[in-house]
Amino acid sequence: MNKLTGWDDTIVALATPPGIGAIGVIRLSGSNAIAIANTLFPSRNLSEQPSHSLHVGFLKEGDKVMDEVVVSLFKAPKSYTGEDVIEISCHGSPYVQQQVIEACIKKGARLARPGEFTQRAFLHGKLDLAQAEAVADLIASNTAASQKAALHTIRGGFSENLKDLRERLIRFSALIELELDFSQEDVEFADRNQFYQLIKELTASTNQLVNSFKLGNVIKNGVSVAIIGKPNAGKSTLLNSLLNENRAIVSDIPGTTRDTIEEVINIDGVLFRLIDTAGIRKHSNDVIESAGMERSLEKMKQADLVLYIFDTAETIEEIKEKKSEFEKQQLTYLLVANKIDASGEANAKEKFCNIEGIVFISAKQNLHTEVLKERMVDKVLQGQVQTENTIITNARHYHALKEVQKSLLEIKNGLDNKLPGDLLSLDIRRCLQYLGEITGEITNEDQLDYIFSKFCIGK
Ligand SMILES: Nc1nc2c(ncn2[C@@H]2O[C@H](COP(=O)(O)OP(=O)(O)OP(=O)(O)O)[C@@H](O)[C@H]2O)c(=O)[nH]1
Ligand SMILES: [Mg+2]
Repeated sequence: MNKLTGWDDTIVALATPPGIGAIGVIRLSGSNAIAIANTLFPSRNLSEQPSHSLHVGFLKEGDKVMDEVVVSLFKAPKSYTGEDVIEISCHGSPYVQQQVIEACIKKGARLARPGEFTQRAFLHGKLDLAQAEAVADLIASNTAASQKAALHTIRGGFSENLKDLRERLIRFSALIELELDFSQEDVEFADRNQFYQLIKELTASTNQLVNSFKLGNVIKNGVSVAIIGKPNAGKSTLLNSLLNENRAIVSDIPGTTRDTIEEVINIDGVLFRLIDTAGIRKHSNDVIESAGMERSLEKMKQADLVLYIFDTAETIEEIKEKKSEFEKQQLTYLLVANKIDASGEANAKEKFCNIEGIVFISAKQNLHTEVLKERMVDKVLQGQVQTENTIITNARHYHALKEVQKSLLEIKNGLDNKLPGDLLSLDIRRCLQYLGEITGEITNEDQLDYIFSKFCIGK
């Protein structure tokens, strides 16, 4: 663990965003952090102060006063990194901040690499790898759902799941390894029936985690929603109504929207990327309109959710046909009947009563668009974010869990084929290896550097 280059250095970085602000926080971490701060902060001897204390005073380089600051003191091991940490809150001038950082470097600190504070926290056992990665996710979170998923992992929810899986497997693996020591005597310490049961349970838990990734992706990256329909169905009107602004041009001329228009909204803590598209009709002689239609179909295929919007004057057969087309393509979709103000709500509902799940709205009059929003959220979340289950949002974790799944299957096949203990134990070790990679119990330096390099500097 100690092989990390520059491990003993004291590091410094701006922890707040660069640029002018009310305050800027400069963070120092490492065995010389307090000594370095002491040379710049003559008002008090910080090494004699208790941990978790705040000190106001002037920051000086020789006789030159740089700023009046607040120094926060965290002594090892009770700090974010597990090392001595000093946070200097200075005034939010980039010039002042630069001066302070340079002064720290002159006194022996070095500039931190991206994510190095969190990397040190990991190396000191303050966080495991999954938790550390969730710190980056929390910083990047822009909705309630992504915040919640990241916090769940930071607080150890996911790590607990993994620890449980690992420990149960390790216990069993120990028994199998013991059998190997007594291989002459042909004994079985590890009850194969119990082992079957264990593998079954571990597989179920792993499957649950793997399956949550689809939702995790939605939470992390938002949901792309293609608004699809015939020309004049009211797609652009719906976009404007959902956004509450006149974003797209609306007209009674079919083929108004030529190119796709994308806008983002937050509904109930989930980010939706709405894509208004060119209306789709069977034939068009207009080259630009045809190109627009191509694009619409492309967007429809890529979207996480398709809103198919139609005029209530459409025939029932046509909508049924669309519905089966979407189902055949395995799209996630909602059928939206528009212009109920023109046809009358009751008439429209009566007309389409044989087709399930239609949302009836008037985009122009903003009628029932709230219901549509609710249905959009339900459709993608299916109630899952409200539960306290772990949701995988990180692709690295997902791929490792897929490997866990695979090796669990191999263990099961091994049991089915009455494989000898030594071969079983190879599969078990591989499974443990992948589980350990997620939390960082098993890892290599290059991988760690890669993971943390994606963080911002100062975190
Ligand atoms: N009565 C009524 N008219 C609507 C409603 N929604 C849209 N319209 C009208 O329908 C016409 C077409 O609306 P758009 O929003 O431009 O339709 P579009 O689907 O974007 O059409 P293209 O871009 O041409 O594919 C406009 O005249 C709208 O005012 C509605 O809920 N009720
Ligand atoms: Mg339009």
